[in-house]
Amino acid sequence: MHIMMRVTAAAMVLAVAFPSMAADVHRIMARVPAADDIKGWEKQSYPIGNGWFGVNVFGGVADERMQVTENTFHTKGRRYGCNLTNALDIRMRFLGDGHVATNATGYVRSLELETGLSRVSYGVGGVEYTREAFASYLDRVMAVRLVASKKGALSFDLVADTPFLRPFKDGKDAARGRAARVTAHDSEIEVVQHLQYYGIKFYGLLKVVSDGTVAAKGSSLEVRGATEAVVFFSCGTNYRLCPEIFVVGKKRFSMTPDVDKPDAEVAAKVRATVEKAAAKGYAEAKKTHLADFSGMMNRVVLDIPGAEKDADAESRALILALRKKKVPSAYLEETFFQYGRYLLVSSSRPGTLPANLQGVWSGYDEAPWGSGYWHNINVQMNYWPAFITNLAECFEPYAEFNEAFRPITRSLVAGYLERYKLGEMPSAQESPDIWCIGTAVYPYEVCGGPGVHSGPGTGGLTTKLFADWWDYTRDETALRRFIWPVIHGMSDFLCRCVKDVDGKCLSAFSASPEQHDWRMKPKRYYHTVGCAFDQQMIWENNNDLLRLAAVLGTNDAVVAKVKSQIDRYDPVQIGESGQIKEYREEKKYGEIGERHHRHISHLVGLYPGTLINANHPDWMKAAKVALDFRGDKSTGWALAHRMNCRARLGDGDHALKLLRVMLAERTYDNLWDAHPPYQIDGNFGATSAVAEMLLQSQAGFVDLLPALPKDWSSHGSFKGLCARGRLVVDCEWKDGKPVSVTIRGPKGARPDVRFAGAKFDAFNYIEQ
Ligand code: FUC
Repeated sequence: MHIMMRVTAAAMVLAVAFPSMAADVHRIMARVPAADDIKGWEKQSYPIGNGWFGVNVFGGVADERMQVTENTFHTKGRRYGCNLTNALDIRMRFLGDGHVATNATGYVRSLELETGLSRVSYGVGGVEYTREAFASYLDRVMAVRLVASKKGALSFDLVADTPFLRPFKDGKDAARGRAARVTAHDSEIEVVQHLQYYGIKFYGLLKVVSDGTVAAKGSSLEVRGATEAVVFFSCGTNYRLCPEIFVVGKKRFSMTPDVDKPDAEVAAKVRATVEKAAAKGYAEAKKTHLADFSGMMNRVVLDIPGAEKDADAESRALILALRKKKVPSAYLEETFFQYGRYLLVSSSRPGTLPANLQGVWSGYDEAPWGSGYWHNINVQMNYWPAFITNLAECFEPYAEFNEAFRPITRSLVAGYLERYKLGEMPSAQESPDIWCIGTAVYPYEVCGGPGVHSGPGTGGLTTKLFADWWDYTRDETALRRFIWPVIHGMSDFLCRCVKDVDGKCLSAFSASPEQHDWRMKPKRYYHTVGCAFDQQMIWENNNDLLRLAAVLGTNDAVVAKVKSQIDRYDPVQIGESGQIKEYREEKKYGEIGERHHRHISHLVGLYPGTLINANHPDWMKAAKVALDFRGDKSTGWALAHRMNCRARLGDGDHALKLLRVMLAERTYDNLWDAHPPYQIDGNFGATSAVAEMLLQSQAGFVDLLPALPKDWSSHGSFKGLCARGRLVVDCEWKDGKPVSVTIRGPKGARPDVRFAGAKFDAFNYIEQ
């Protein structure tokens, strides 16, 4: 993967907005270790990460397990083509009489969100043992510091386990082969792995620095009689993100396992990284990590009333109190909000792959849905909090990934146009950037174009993130390199997807993602013309194109075509039940699609789109009707989408009710979202929803506290949330009303601010 440490100019501006902001600290905490199995991994272990790799810390007493996921280490799955698999289990097996969980006193493990520090501490036989770990983005290492309170009382074996090894085979189980070689010498363990799939080579290096003795025995290290030991770790593969890596339908296999020699370039890079960090030492490496990690986390502070109360409670206890006794915790709510930001900072940084369906964490042989980039809402939801919660640079990995896979989708565009008789495939000269998107994309594969269960609107759902990137940051470099080409190329495609029906431009093939017609037996996806999802998303993309064309002063053939169509998409239709219709042919709600389907694709114009907003009260009313009919019972990410929509409708109480349902019923002890199984999208969607409850800007003005729930209204504040127009907003409220507001933004651009529908002028505007 090419390394590009580019932080956009706008992100820098946002980053320095609050240099001296005091950080609240939020911890996820447990008084028992995570169970050492896949359920313990999913529900209890704590994730740290630096975008390149993620580590799940189990916090065992006799045996600490740190499970490593490298985000390019995909093998072939039986169910899904590509499959992110557990790369490595680092284990620390502690020696000493009675060094077992049953003898441990005062055991506690925690994950501190503002610092990205994982901690474990307990006492055994009168000695206090502590472990602290972090994954540094800038130094590209994990560092773990182990300390005993008594001199020489720390002894352990350091082991690197490579799971799921399989012979390289042809035929039925082809391409699932995996070979590994683990060797130890002096104070290091080297891990070389080779995957049959794509011939991916992995190199990992562990290095121990200790005041005790360190010696190699077999493939592990023996650390003896230490008071302190630091383990540095890094890894990488020969994966390089570029258009050539992607295939459609073809797979590349290697037939001969080769672990005798690592990939020389990767090994040299990893070795240099680990040696540099070891030379720097733990304290300095931690300083570098904190400046980076806390610098990003502390851009946003949320303070809701009553949060201090539960700061020392176990996360599981707070979830159970809500589930069983209906006692909410403001601390849990704040923590869950910040956790979405934590997970994004830990899994998606410039130069890395984007956050996948499980972020950068996979303890599986075969991850659910292969840990892919699922485009019928999941990967988009991953980035919903990026701009509003002041983490714009975390979106860059997706932008680079998307840029790399776009060219190969030309063949899918051609297939689509032919299948639905939508005209000739344009030449490369005529349409240099035309592209399309279906659902699944992996680091090595684009699995197909629109069709089957989702219409071409998926393209608009994807490009909305790019339009937001521009709107929130006004980053002109990003506009020219990423935002304009992606929206322009999508417009070129979408304009060809519509046909004229009674003067309207309707998506000729159309499907509301994953929705079925319940009347059909056997059950199958419902295909139609011009459903709300496709029409709304075509409108969003093409309306964004026109806005950006005006910024860039461009008026080419695609822009002209969009201008001729834009008023004829008819994206919002109201039915006989007063609902926004999912299908043009629907009269009353629920006539066609499943009434309580998890996807609410006919409301994408409300969120993440901007079409359905306060300037159209009739549409807002109909959106509420549609949402009420769909109901509140759903899976993790689907609750999060509903929450964002409730916030956009100005109903903070309903949004908070959904947040509490999610926390009570769809959240594991480690606060990962349960679709189920674990999917990170719900975490991200919940974070954006909380931000949307406090600040919105989609209707041409800054709306303060647009959906503040009663339970949070007595007093509170937020700092550092972003609004469109490169604005950064701080707001303190009392009795539901803003009492102190500061907005930072561009010179001469004092924004139109409103509260509860009325003009709000009492804010301090700082130009920067
Ligand atoms: C979409 C959703 C599913 C699941 C999958 C990864 O297909 O409809 O519920 O989240 O993505």
